[in-house]
Order: sequence, then structure tokens, then C-alpha cells
Amino acid sequence: MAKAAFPKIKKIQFDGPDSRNPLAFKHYNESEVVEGKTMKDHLRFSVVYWHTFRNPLSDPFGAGTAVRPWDDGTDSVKNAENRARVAFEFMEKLGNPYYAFHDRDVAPEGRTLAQSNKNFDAVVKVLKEEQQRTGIKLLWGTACLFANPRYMHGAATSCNADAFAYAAAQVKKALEVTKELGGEGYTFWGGREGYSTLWNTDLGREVDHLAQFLHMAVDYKKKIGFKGQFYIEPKPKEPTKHQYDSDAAACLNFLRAYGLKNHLKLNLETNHATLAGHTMQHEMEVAGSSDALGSIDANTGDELLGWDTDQFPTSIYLTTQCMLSLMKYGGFKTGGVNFDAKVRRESFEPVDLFHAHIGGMDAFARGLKIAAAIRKDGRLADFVKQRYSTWDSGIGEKIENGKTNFRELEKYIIKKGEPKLQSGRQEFLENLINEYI
Ligand code: XUL
Ligand code: CO
Repeated sequence: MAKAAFPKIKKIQFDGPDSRNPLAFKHYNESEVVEGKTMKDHLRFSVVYWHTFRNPLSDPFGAGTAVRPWDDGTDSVKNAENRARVAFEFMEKLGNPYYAFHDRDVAPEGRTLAQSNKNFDAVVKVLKEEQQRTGIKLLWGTACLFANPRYMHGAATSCNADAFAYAAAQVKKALEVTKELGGEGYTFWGGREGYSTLWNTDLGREVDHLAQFLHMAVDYKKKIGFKGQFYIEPKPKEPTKHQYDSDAAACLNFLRAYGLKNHLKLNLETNHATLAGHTMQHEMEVAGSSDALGSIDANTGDELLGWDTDQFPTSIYLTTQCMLSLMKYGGFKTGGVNFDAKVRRESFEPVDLFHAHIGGMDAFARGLKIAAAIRKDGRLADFVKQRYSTWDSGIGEKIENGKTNFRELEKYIIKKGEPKLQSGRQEFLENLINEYI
């Protein structure tokens, strides 16, 4: 094995809530059982390659600040192979069971597609070895269809058919690699699948193309026998002004309209939800109630900054909401808590990568424990059940079963008179949640 990249850092241990060791878990105890399942299996934590190992921590006003002593600064395959080993050293020490990548995060793009595929294969060989050595698995793979200038107008929704074809070829390879590495899923995030101005855009035609693209991916998945779950990841804007897969509801409408609903679930991201003017809880409920809750990209935005800051999640209120919705819909099947998050530009040292992930994992472990306690308490669920009780019998039951009509309802209400008013008890419920936070 190569020289250790994090020689001073030992395997991160669970030390318990009273520990003052910054490089220990206070709440994430992977073998602790909650509601009959270990924390490890509930949360299925995943580290993202693009932020954790590739983000230089630049912003529009300044150069990258990240200090990554193992990186020789070149775009060589050798450097990429070495970085892959470093990534696994990091993850082994952190103790996350999964990771995720884009094709171009792990290996440099070549001058031709054939060269890019060759570079990719070389690094995939290392990833495979490291997966076998450590037992860390691929949560999902994806292709970067937004960084190269050829995709400036989008990939599957580009005005140019050759750009579409290039993207298809790239996804074909990424699917093959994801299968080869035993990936449990594959994500489609529409990096530039949207528009910047409608003056030059045939919106209907572009959305049709996106559906054709996904149908071809579904066909190819079957052809190669890839069994992983497909996800679509909503985001309303950035980099484009408007993205077609803008939120969970828009994605579901698109998937249903084009006969894709059975083939893709949603990969929801907190900061994308807030950019869309929703909460993550809203997005998870929209997906969950349509049996489409697949995986989550766990991060958070900043209340005062209006863009996708992709910060690590630290709010216990947020993680509790996520875990309550997740558990309500039966937990992850193929997905996980994927930290699509980056350290901030000022946190440029390698150790900051550990602090960030430990914090995110502990925040979710607390969210899990709190959600389990709220579920055990039962008052929240009871309240919601009681709130809808008029639907459980009588006229409500008849309506739900499609056994009545407007004429009967008119007769019913003439006899019955005004509905009984009921309080929503929002403050009571907020207080109840705070009993557990
Ligand atoms: C971008 C984003 C992506 C996807 C994968 O905002 O979230 O990193 O998760 O392409
Ligand atoms: Co994401």
C-alpha cells in the first residue's frame, strides 16, 4: 500500500455523547439497534467522490484553497489511481459503508471518448481492488454530463443531436462500470437539462428527448443485466435558470407522463429542495407517498446565501424530519444517506474532511434516535390519525371508496349542517417534537 495520506488519524470510534474527542462519534454507533435494525443499516452512509476528493474549494471570487498533500496537481491517470487509494483510506478510517462518484471524478477525461474510457477502466481497476480490500460498496454511479463545454446547452436536452449521442455513449460506459463495481444504483441528475432563455428553446421537444434518453438507459440496463435502482435527482435551477426536473412533483409528473415511473425512484437533496422553495420534509413526503422515495443527498443550504452551498447537515431538527419521513415510508431499500456536501473554502485542511463527515453522521444518528423515540411515543401519529378520523367511517369512508356522488353529498350536508371545526394544534405538535430534540 502507498504511504498513508492521513497518518495521524486512526479509525474513528464511537465514544458516546459525553466524549470531547473531536475525532470520535458521539451518536453514530454503527452496531446499535434502533427499531430492530442497526444504525449502519438504517442510515447507509455514503461519501461522495466529487466533493470530498475533487473539490478544490474555489468560488467565483477566488482560487481553490484545498490542501491535499497526496495530490500531485496533474490530471494524470497515475494521480487518479493514487487518489482512489487515498479515498479508500479516508473511508476506511471514517467507517462509512458506501460511496458514490461521477465518471469524470474518478478518472481524467481524455482527448477522445475511447481514451476517456481507457482512463476510466484503469482507475476502476483500483476502485474494485479497494472495494474488495475494505468491503466499502458503491451506492450509485453517475456520469458527468454538465462540465465539458460540449454540454453547454444540456446533454439529453441539448439542441444538438451529437451532444445527445455523446452523452448516451458516456452513460452507456458509466452503466457498465457501475455494474462491474456492484453498484446498488445509478443516478441521473440533469446538470444542464433545462434552459437559460426561452427565446432559443423548444421546451416540449427537449423534454421529449430527455424521456427518450432515459428509456434508452432503461433498455441498456436490461440488456447488460444491471440490477441496481435508477434514480432521478430533482433540482430547480443552477447551473441553468430552469431545470426540467425541478422538484419531486415535477419529476413524478414527467416520469408518469412518459411511462418511466416503474423504472426510476427519486434521489432527493436537501439544498435542492430549499432552492425549489420547499423543505426536504416536503420533498420526502411527495416522493414517499408516491412510492418513489429512493435515496437522499444529505446536505443543507445556508439561510442567508441563495445558492447551492452544499454544506454538511448539522441541524438536528432537519435530520429528525428526514428520518421521520424515511422511517414512515419503510426506510432505504437501495438508497442511503449520501453526503453530497463539501467543506467550506476556509476549512481547507484534510482533517476538516473528517470533522465534516463525523458531524453529518452524528447529526443523522441523532435524527434517527429522536425519530424512533417520537414514533415510540406515538402521540404524533395518533394526532394525525385522529385528525383524519371523519374519513374512517360514514360519509368519509363512502367518499374514499368512490361510493357516493354530489347529489348525495348535498342531501347529507343539508341534513347535517356545518362541519365541526377542529384545531390543527400546530404549536402543541411543535412543542411535542421539541420534547425529543
Ligand atoms: C449537483 C448535484 C450533483 C448530483 C450528482 O447539485 O447534486 O452532484 O448529486 O450528479
Ligand atoms: Co446531489
